[in-house]
Amino acid sequence: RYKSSQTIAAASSLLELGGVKISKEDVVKDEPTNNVPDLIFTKLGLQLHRRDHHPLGILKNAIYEYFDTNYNNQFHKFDDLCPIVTTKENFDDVLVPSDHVSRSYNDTYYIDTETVLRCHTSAHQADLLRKGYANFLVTGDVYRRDSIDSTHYPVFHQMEGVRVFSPNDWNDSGMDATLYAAHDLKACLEGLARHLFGAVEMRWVDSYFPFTNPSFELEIYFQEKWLEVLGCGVMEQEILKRGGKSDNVAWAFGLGLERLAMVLFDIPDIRLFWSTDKRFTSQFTKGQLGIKFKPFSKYPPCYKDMSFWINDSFTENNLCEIVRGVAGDLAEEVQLIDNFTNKKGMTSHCYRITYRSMERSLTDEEINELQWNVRDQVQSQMNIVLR
Ligand code: FA5
Ligand code: MG
Repeated sequence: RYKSSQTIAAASSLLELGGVKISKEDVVKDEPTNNVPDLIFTKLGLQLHRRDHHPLGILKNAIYEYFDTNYNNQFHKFDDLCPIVTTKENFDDVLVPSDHVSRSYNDTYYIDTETVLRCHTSAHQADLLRKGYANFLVTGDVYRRDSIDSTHYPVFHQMEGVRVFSPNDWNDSGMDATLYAAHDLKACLEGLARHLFGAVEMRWVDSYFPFTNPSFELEIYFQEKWLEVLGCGVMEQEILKRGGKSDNVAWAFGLGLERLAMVLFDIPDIRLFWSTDKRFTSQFTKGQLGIKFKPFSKYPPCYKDMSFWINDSFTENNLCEIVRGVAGDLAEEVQLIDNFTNKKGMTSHCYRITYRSMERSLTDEEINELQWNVRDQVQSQMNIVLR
């Protein structure tokens, strides 16, 4: 018995990612330049977006269908590129400046100083352009240190789209190349939204990305709030130039697949995508977009507040990382509920942690245990004095 469970553990710590064999020791290392926790490692290689019966797979296939029909199968599709990429691919190749926050250990999972878990599918743009692809979609799992709530998870899925135009395309339009691409981009994504949702309340918001100009985000009204579902824009000319396409213009987008699927299937919490509970998985069918998720009874939440004086190195992402490390998917939300600075200039934060299982009732005992663990680790790892 003991032996067989050991074998299983060994097998699952050796993964094949996009044709590359990777062991746990390659990803999770006890080194200061590595910040990948065990919990993140367990998500590598699951590839929810490649499962035809999973809401993310159903959504991916529906988006494929939209592009295949409207663009005559011109879009090349990639959904198995390795999520372990170089900092060059993830950042430099898409012109992310050397001092940009997204490069920090606070935001990105580093395997070593030159290797990261991709934080967006844009990491593959430049390489595919260099290889000569002009219209393509890249779907994959992406990784970010981030906040904890119903629409944020440290592993999620994106689909990148890139379309390159030639002078012939915009010359007859009377528009300049950039305007032409921006118009085409918005028309494409509005068409996609209609294909997926029919009528839905949405709005465009001007945005900023280092790799596009102009840049936009699309928001959809969901659960009484505006939810950001994608970022996009006209590709910076420098990226095209480096890809040997100086005379072209292009657009690019990055869709948040969980966010779109939450709207599409009425899924109220992003943790559900990882659920293996039959009450979740059995509700979805390959090829069916019209399904609305029926929540199984919601178990009661439990709130725990925690107050402390912050220090210079405090970040909310670090706190969230500790909470996830202790409570995993039992952590529903980590929310700053009070924030003040006293006369001496010391700043106090009060965080409310919501614990709730999607699958069962939690006992007071186990929640107290989790909370004591969180308090312990916050003090020892973040050098913080609790109040
Ligand atoms: C990007 O990642 C850009 N690479 C998108 C892009 C591509 C812009 C090409 C221009 C051209 P952003 O960080 O906003 O942008 O993320 C894109 C989408 O991912 C968001 O709109 C959101 O839908 C989703 N997303 C971001 N963080 C999370 C998270 N923690 N959990 C779930 N979904 C997330
Ligand atoms: Mg954004």
